[in-house]
Amino acid sequence: MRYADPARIEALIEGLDRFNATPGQGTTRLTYSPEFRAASDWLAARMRDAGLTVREDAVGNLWGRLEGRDPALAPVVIGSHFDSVPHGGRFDGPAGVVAGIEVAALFRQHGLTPGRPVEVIAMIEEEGARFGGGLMASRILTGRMDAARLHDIADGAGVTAAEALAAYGLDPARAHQARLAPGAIHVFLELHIEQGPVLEAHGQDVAIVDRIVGLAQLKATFRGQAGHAGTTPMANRRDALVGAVTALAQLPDLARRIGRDAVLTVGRMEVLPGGANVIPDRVSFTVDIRAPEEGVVTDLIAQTRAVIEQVGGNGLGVEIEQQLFAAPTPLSAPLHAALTRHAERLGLQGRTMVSGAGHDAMIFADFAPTGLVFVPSRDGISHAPQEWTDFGQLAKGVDVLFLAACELTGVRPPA
Ligand code: HGY
Ligand code: MN
Ligand code: MN
Repeated sequence: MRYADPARIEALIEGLDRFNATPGQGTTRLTYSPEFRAASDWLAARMRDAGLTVREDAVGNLWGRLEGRDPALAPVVIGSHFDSVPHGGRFDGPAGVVAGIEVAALFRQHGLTPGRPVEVIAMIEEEGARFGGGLMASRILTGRMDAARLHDIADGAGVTAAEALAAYGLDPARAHQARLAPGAIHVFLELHIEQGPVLEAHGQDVAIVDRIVGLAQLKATFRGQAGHAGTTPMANRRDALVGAVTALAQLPDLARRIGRDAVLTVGRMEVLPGGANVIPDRVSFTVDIRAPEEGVVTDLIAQTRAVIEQVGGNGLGVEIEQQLFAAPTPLSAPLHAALTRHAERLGLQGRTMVSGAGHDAMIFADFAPTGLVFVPSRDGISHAPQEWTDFGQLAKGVDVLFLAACELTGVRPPA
């Protein structure tokens, strides 16, 4: 039996991808940007088309509500994020938002009224591509990030998240109202692309995630002395870039040596003032650290700090900011069992998987029972323009969420 409509899913994925700052060069949709606002308005209209009542919360998350027979019951929440990495793909995040809208459309199409409300959420700043850290919506919603911090974090141009929120049309003084009360969510379900090669390699349809690896993001800043490239003797230099690359070059080996599936990535570097004939005086770079075991993540953070501080000791100033830490997160075992059962009932080939990517699900998991379903990524590619998932494959993942939502809301699915 199949429920979700690949054509509807395709129209939503491709429609949303039009709101993009870098068309033809992957998808770039940064939180609170003009294309983000246009995308949000378009998503709100599509949610209403699916019969949902739409609201925007105090930090810009979009919520679409399908009322339940008992409106007082906590909702089943289904969704993901709609911000992107720079020059990323069109599925990372939107696949989960579209899955929620399609589940709602299926309830409407089959005339089903859920016993409890179903809410579809489209979230901001999961990637952290604009303000650093990431998982921002879910951390604010669950109280793991104080909304007041929006005044402390800024983008590359020095615009704080609070200033950007105000320019987006929302009042930073009310941002704290986005926080959810304990018990406000019955269950959180997220569909996401795998972003790796496993499902495709094994010819399988879905993965039901049981754990998400621990992750941390650091930002290291080296400070030296700007100077003239032509007149400053080599012995008189405090070159922040030389310091940064000396430290950076040692970091990947820390992960290789520690092993235990640890990974370490330096993904972004800023060199200031940025003149070809100027000795750099301020250089920063990010360090993304992940491992299945929390002790490995914390050891790798400590080793990274030690390397950076040791190099910084040679006459350079050094600052290290920890922008994000999330411990390895087990997801709800009962939900995992239910999602696995629904996949089997649909005749899908599936597996249990540990997620190497971080997801809002890892934050919601400490707030409400949480489930995460992966669908295959072509060639295992993600965070790149080549990111792709066939719409028929996406629809199979949506079917799993639809059956789970029916069960969780006391509805018999259509025969
Ligand atoms: O970085 C991650 O794992 C996710 O894509 N934000
Ligand atoms: Mn991502
Ligand atoms: Mn994602």
